[in-house]
Amino acid sequence: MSKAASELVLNADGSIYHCNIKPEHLADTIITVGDPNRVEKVSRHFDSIEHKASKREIVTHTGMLNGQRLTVISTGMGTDNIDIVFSELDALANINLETGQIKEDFRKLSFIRLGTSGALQGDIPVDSIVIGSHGLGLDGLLHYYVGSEAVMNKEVEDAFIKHVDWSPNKSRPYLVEASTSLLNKLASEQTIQGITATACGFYGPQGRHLRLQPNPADINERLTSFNHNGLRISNFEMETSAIYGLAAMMGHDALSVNAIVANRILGEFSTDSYKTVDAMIEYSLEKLTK
Ligand code: R1P
Ligand code: URA
Repeated sequence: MSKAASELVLNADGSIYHCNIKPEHLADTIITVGDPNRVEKVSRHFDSIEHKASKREIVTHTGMLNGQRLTVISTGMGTDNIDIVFSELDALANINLETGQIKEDFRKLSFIRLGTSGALQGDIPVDSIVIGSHGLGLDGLLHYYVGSEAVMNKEVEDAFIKHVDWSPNKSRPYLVEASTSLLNKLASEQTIQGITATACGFYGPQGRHLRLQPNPADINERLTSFNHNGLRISNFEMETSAIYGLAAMMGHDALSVNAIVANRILGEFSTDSYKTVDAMIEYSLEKLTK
């Protein structure tokens, strides 16, 4: 079935609407970062760069490192942007943009998010690296896709909903998993694992109280105390659940690696978060390409 111009939107030069790149500009291994300025902090480690593009908050560099072709792309903040970037990158790989038809040969992609995050456990220090073995979606994105229940874990979700007394006014939390092969490749004694909780905002949805009071006020305590057969919530950020969920539904691999810049239990923020992010980038590139 071909796609109408309003559904699969292309720019005048044939590149895809928001990401602004063509299929030949996309590597099979893709590093996603939230901050557009972080793209260069990743690609400066590349041995060569073959293509650069940008549009809005989406900056893309594709190049080679240690004989491996990599694309690094910024998503901006939030799962709404993940929906855009992942849909467009999957289309670049798996839809013929000229005919709008899904290609017969599936092209599998690997996504590695290199992000920043706040720890939800007192024993996860600021400046450490956390890898999400699971993503806990408090954002609702995956419910907009038919069949998303197949990649979710109802048992853990039900236990979480009961434990935190989740309001029925909010979308149902969903639990999705990291790619095991990527997890095995990037995890080491230098990293900590746990459930990465994905919020739909930085302030109220992550229990921050400035002028407006979050609802519930003790959301962080409820998340911190959740433990399902030893599986606990390690950290809060704003993209991982959608990355894991969409990648799994599309047939791709995904892993979320996060530099811990805040500890929400201890009330601490990193004194040099850029150094922490750089260390996470160097660690991840080494594990990924060597
Ligand atoms: C909030 O400050 C942003 O930082 C985190 C959150 O997920 C959110 O996008 O990740 P990035 O540093 O990758 O943007
Ligand atoms: N990013 C988030 O989303 N939350 C934090 O606390 C820190 C970084």
